[in-house]
Amino acid sequence: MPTTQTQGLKASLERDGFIIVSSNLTHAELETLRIASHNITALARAGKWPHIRTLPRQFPPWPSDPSLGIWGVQQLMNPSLPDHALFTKTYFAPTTLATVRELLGPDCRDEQLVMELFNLLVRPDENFELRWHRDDIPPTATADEELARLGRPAFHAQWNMALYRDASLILIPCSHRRARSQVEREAGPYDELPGEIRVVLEPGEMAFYDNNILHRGAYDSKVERATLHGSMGHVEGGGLRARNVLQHGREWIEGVELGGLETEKERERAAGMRDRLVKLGERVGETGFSQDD
Ligand SMILES: O=C(O)CCC(=O)C(=O)O
Repeated sequence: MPTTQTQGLKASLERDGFIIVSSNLTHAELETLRIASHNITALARAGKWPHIRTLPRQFPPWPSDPSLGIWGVQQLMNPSLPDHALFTKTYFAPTTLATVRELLGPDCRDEQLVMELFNLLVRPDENFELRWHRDDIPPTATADEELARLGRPAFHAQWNMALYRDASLILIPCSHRRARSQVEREAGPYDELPGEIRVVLEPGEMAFYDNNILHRGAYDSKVERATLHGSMGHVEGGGLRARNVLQHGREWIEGVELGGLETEKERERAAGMRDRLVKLGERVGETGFSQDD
């Protein structure tokens, strides 16, 4: 059962590596987001939006040619994208911010939050799977290297918000707290692994998960998918988060428009978050990419 309470979420996420919560979106809001997602996906499939996740690549950088098919649309808050204002408002929704602050807590304040990524994951035109991976630890890492990275705070919260029922994410609960077992190291990229589960989200539900949990995706071309894929950081993450975020492109960040947010307080908070990401980009310079494809 998803919960609407934020209390205790951090402990659950730390224990299991993922949690499921309600986004509190109304049916009307969900429908509006579905229509906007449908429109930008059509644009992306037609080659009219270059920031896309293309088959068969798993990790950035992705070519902007959609002819082999796409599995995601990037940069939803880019002011050049239709409906960017709707996606920006959704990203900065007070419910999401409250959950993120709780997960980054115990005393996380608005001034410590950093805007990160907001993308859309969609049904590919042919079945497609992602290999087992941790987002920011390469498969070549030794057990000691894995443990060293896993032992540090995450400094961010990452989520999937499903607009349609979504069972594409497969993960191994608790694997964010340990190095890979021998079986996991020796397994094929798409093998069924002991303890794996599918995370099933009903429309409007969100899964927050540790992006260094062992996970993969399996996408059925016949099942509609429109899942908003976002993350927010903590300012102390600094350079540790920079590559993960900035490898997805940075030209759009400064232009993110906040006029559609409801209150002055929300706009100020969001502007601070956006500006902290701009500053991070200026400070770290070129980051390269987290993974080879
Ligand atoms: O499709 C998903 O939900 C998972 C995506 C994923 O694993 C990734 O972007 O690294």
